[in-house]
Amino acid sequence: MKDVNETAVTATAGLARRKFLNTAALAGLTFGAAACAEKKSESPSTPAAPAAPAASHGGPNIHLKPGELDSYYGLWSSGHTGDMRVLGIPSGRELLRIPCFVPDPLVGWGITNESKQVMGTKADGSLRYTVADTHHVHGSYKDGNYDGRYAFMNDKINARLCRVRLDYFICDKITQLPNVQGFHGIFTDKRDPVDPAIDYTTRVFCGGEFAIPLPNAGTEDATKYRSMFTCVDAENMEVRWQALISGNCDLVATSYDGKLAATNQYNTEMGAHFEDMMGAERDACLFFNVARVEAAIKEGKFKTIGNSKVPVIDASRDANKDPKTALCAYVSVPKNPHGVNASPDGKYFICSGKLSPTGTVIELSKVLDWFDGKLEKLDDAIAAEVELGLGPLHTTFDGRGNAYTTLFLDSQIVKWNLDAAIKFHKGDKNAKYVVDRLDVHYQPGHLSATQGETKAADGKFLAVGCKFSKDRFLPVGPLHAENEQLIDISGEKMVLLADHPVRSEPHDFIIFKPELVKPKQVYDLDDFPNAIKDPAQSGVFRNGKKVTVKLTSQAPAFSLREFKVKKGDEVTLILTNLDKIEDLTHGFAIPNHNVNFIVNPGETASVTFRTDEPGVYWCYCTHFCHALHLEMRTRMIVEA
Ligand code: RUQ
Ligand code: CUA
Ligand code: CA
Repeated sequence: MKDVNETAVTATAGLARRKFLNTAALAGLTFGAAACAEKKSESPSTPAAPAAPAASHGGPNIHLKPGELDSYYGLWSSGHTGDMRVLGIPSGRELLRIPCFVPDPLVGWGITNESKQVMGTKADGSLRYTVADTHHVHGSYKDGNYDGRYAFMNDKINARLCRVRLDYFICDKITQLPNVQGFHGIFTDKRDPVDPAIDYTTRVFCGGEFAIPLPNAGTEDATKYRSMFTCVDAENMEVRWQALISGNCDLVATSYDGKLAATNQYNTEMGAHFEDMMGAERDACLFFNVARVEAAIKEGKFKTIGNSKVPVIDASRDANKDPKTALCAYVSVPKNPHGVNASPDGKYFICSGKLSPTGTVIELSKVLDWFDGKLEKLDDAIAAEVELGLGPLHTTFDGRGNAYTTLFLDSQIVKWNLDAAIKFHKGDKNAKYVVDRLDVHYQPGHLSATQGETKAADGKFLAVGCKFSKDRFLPVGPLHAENEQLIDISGEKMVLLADHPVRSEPHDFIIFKPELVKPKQVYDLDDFPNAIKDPAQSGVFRNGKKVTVKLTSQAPAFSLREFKVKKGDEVTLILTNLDKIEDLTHGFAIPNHNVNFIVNPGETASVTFRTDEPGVYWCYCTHFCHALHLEMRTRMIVEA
């Protein structure tokens, strides 16, 4: 196809942007120029006439009556509040925030010893990190659909991967990737590339966006910096292997047959400053042949970096030119692509152009053909490359052959048909691949359709994360909520149904059917090795200056009415909630000791603190549990 990057910048300067888009064949703008023009003219009314209320468009009624349950779960990454959020869809109601990387005062995440152990501590027992930046959430799979075991999410700041158990909706493991900065894209694998019995997730792939010196000695010469692609074991959360690549990693996708994992690359130039990252007309989507990578590691073809024991393979361009032995393949994609998404029929990865107004459709069987020596030119795996609009970022699917791509600069979603796009690319200029466009409010990043990243994509609803809400909600000062919008995609035309304000700033999300998870609402006492199973085991147990206080809760009382410790003790207080009724959570706060946490039914949690000041401290239940909730207390008496 023709060069889409260099033309038309000046030609469009005087045209209203939407008019231009609607009337001109998209000749293409560079992202940078378009972004600048956008900024100058930015005002609440710029992107489009304001949407009419949803009712006037028709579409299903999504206002649930009291007591009515949602028909989908949504898992949302939170951005730099570091948690994972659970939403009901279509209502958009927030049901839970699952603390992961960052302390949470409701739960006592980062306060209890159990949560600190998951989060990671320094030698002095304090938390290693209290900031994070979560971007992407993906579930574990079985047979191409979610299996309800786990969800995984990244922390870009500190290169950490967390796992959330979807039985209790809690974070149970966090792994920091060695020698990686700016860990951005993640995706779970969907089956094993070799063993047909493993038709479920056993790996999580992680893309490193920023290049650094390896090992990281503070060298200024950026030509020596490198990025890595990482594979983590989904069960034990240990790093299995890493790949030293040319260029960088942005978003990640995996194939339904387990054979391929890929990452989009916007910086094949390996530039250190943004203007250096835009030199090449085409960047790449980098495919890993998972079976070959793991066979190479078995054969000992790896090195290690610095203190890390993780095997690192050479996935650089130069070392992987011969298809017969290549561990990876660099398929070219126009200028600075962003998202890469797998179509639910298992056939294609769609790369979104970002600085190029295009979507690139890569046929996975052809990539495998190249590895098998059956395809001469790797770029012949590109089944289509079509213009979509300005600033394409992410794509989702309805399971009926259509893709939906966010256009950041156009503040639109474009619905396009994959088969028609492929026909158009092959030369049938009558093939109309754009099915519909919908204005969203404003500047959309991720979007996700119900079940859209599974083989069971059902094409009912689509949520889109709009990065700017501008005028959509009552003003509340300078910080605006983000606007998650809900769209009905069940028909030919997309219908905007609702605006959902969300606390900044979620990035990505997945939406799936409730029957795919089996949440448990009461813990088993045996889940906790330190559980106090009988109130009679309560008491104060001293070992020199170290004191253990064992306590149970049963509404409306704690098992000890008071307990005595001494000034200067290191106290570990263990609390088991013996209430076994759903929704009977207790809290435990100790004034002046920076302690507050909850214990859910059947749960045990512990805290460790020092007693510096003699006195009486009323420890009280902070979670409303009973008519006598306010009376639910115990006294800590600290003796001089
Ligand atoms: S990225 S707005 Cu962090 Cu998912 Cu595309
Ligand atoms: Cu126990 Cu409130
Ligand atoms: Ca580039």
